Amino acid sequence: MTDSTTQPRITIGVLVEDADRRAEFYEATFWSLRATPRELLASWLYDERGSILFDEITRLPEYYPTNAEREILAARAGEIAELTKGRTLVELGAGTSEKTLLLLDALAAAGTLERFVPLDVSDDILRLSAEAIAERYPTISVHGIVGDFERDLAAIPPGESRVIAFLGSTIGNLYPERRATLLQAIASALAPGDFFLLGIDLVKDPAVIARAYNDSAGVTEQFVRNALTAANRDLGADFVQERFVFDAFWDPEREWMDIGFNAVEAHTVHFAELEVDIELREGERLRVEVSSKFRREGIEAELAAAGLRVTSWWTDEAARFALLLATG
Ligand code: AVJ
Repeated sequence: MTDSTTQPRITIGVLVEDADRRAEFYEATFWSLRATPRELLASWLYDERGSILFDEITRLPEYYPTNAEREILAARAGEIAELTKGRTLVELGAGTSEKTLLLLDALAAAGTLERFVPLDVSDDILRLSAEAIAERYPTISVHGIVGDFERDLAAIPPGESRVIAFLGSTIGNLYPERRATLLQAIASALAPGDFFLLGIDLVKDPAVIARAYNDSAGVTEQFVRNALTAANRDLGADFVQERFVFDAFWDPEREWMDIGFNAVEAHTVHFAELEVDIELREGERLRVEVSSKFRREGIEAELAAAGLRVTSWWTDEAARFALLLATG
């Protein structure tokens, strides 16, 4: 279903109805709360306040991934434009597409850019960024897709020389099995002449990584606590903030940040909307998200398993973050 907004150059495709999406999301939340360790899905982080807090995180001195990725894009966007000759830029989990402007600028300067296709679950953010980008690049068309990148890749319109970008190391929030599924879906979406552009945070000194999620201003803790607030509001839950200590730690085995809380005392949390009570033991973990870090050999092997071959690899000066191009 497609409805066009004021400008004819902008179209928005809405793939998932709100009610369907909510039912599925609540179901997944229910099962995650009963898993081991218990988990409140990371999607609970990104309501309106959460998105503002995440934006604040990207400007923290300790949170290096955003700056590192911007550094690579600023240095390499021209090269990326030259290598890909991209006519359509697709961005998965586009958000406000802020860093994407560097890519769009380079593709526009190279004279190949015809279309921008942002895909995001947030209808409002998508419409705003579609308008802004259509205004900034008067000759291109913008086709926004309101959807879920784990489910809706088939909605990416056909075309030649498409670049599918997945930035910000968002892929690190998926567990390995789901990552494999997503990479396979991306591989099957790619036609000859298309490229996949992936941004990933790299394994490095654990102290540096841990600090990025334990900032001195406490913004990350506020951000993660907001998931409890959101669940109280939307799920009729009765989380009491004081009964949880924030704990984000580096797991050296899995090579991911494990971000969440530990219960300070045994207690029960009630979820009216889910009709469930969760009994927490003293010290029990309530995970909210993981943030995996990558090694070149590891991600290349994961991509290869999905049928994708890395053709370019760039890092920032300090080798904290990598951007790679792959083809099918
Ligand atoms: C936006 C998912 C990449 O994992 O670094 C930042 C989210 N969580 N601080 C990340 C996040 C806590 C972020 N991603």
